[in-house]
Amino acid sequence: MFKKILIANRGEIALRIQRACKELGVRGVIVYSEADREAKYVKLAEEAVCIGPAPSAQSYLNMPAIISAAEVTDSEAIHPGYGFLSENADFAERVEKSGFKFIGPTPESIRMMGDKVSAKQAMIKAGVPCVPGSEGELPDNPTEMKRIAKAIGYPVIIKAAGGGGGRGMRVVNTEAALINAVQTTKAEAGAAFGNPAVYMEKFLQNPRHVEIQILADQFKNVVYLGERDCSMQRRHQKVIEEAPAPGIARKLIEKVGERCAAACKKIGYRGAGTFEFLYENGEFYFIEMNTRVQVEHPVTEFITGIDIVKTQIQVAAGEKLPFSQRQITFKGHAIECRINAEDPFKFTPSPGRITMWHAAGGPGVRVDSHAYTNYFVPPNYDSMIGKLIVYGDTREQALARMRTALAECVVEGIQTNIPLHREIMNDAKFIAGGTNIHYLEEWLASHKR
Ligand code: MV4
Repeated sequence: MFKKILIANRGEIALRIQRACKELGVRGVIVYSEADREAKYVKLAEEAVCIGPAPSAQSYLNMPAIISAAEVTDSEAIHPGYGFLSENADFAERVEKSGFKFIGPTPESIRMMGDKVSAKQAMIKAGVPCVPGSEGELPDNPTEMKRIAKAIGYPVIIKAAGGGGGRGMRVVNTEAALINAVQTTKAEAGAAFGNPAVYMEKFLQNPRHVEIQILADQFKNVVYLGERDCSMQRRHQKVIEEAPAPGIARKLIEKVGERCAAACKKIGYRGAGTFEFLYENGEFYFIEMNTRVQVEHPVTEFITGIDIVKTQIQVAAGEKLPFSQRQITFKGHAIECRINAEDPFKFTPSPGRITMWHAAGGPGVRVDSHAYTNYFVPPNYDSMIGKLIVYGDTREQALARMRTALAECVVEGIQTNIPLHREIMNDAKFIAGGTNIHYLEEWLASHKR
């Protein structure tokens, strides 16, 4: 095992990684920007290094500063968390070339999944079910484009190879609109991602977003940790996640999970990974793979009892996965509410000083947050300041515990989205389970204030 790890992130995930380090007997080095200097998780760290001024481009995205921090602290490995440099193949490469372990997949795997065309081609080849579409990059020839779209059937969606997470896509309803839409998407993709390549898929109208967590070691042992339903989102930002996904047969999850694990084995994937699927009419369709630990990993930790972050570090250190698929069981139900510093109904950011922070507690309640009374939420970063996660033997019990936990939470001095969560936990359709990716935005439109 490593003696020392550099934690190249901030906020709740930096604290989460620090906690995993403590359990493993590893020294965790926190890096921080000038905006995060006063935060408690920085002050209480065994070791902390300033990597630059508040703007991310000069600190948490500053590769030389982070690698230098690893050098001066004698760290052996770098954990990138999520966001920032976590899915940057060039960063992973520079980390390894500088003599450190990157706690994540190889640069080749990150690069393959970062290009959505090569990711999809790999998954088709490995037998993972995908959305019907152009198998590979869309050819430039208008006649060919029309032929492919006709074969798929309208509506279709044009997506940038360099996009992902909702960036660089356009829905096309008719042949008359096709050529123009492709040209525009290609131009935007070239400007935004430096890669004009696009691909085409059948546009699914009312899917759910269901993803599968996997863990792999360097010896081709791969397990799947079941699914998460992340359909409750607004503008491609997840708001509530849960595991398992309501109403999906365990047998189907096992079938898709096994395909994901087999695909990882085939491409020599190591570390944690998430296969994103659209789920519609009882079928799974792969869309993208994420090569990092995700914000919503705690719901999977609750229903499997597995520490995903700890396991990431173990496999990066060259250890074998400490469990086999047979030893993994799924029990109970977990729900996560993301706590954002924002207006709960207008969604404008609300940074500033938290004058009162009281977190929830009790059986089956987990709060992953770096916030506290007198914490100053800097205006420079993402608005998420923590996550409230609950576990129950059943979904009903988890919902009841979430209602109680949300009632116990007190945050003063800034606005948060806790009032929104309180309302959703009492919404009949959400309580029934299985709402699709459009539900939250429709709910917000009909509950205007
Ligand atoms: C789709 C789709 C419908 N059909 N692909 C958006 C984010 C990116 N990861 C993929 N996205 C979508 N791809 C096909 N073929 C609908 C979306 C989509 C979506 C997906 C997941 C979660 C929220 C979403 C919100 C709008 C659109």
